[in-house]
Amino acid sequence: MKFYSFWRSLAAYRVRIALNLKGVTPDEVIDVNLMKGQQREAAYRAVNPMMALPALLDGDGPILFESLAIIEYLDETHPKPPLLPGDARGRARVRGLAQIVACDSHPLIVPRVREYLEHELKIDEPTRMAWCRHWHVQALAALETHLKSKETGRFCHGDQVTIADICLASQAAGAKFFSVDTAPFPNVVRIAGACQEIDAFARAHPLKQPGAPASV
Ligand SMILES: N[C@@H](CCC(=O)N[C@@H](CS)C(=O)NCC(=O)O)C(=O)O
Repeated sequence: MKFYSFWRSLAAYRVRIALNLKGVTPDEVIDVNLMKGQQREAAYRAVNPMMALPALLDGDGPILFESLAIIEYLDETHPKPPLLPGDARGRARVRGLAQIVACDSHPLIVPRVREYLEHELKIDEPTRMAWCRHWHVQALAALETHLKSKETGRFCHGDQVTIADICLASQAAGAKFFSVDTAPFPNVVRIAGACQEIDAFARAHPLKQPGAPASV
């Protein structure tokens, strides 16, 4: 198994958590340095034409891409512990929470978007940061509202870790990277804290990866 990753990638962080929860250790972790633009080099473009991390090669392939698709693949191939609830409504809620992060919010603040704002639209650094913080806050506010429902427990959906918690952990790490104030979102903060008490989450944290700085 080959895992294409980078310490700072929040999407790779999501997959790292799932790998840890499932007790799966890739044979090789291939670093694709997003800060040097290596995701756009021919070698990686051949792996993932979207030029985004993560990607996972399991055996002969084909290559797996998009964090949520990879996590569901891992959940299907390694069913214990399950990362989705047993009922259809629960699964829909968990997938919905996960998609707020992975599909609605995170894609707006990734390097390709920030670099387009900078180089093509000539938007200055403070305005780019305001853009990133805006989309973070939108997602945090939506998550916080959903998490007030009775389906929420110790984690996003009851007391078992699900894909929603994996995504929430990545949103919380991203909020720190972009200095977003999370105080208005106490349920998000509480669940992010509960996640970090689990070794599989803590070990996967971006700042614990090779090459990461002590803080950002
Ligand atoms: N929706 C994708 C997001 C993938 C993505 O955009 N990853 C970022 C790092 S977190 C990336 O590699 N970006 C490269 C770029 O924007 O140039 C997923 O969840 O896997």
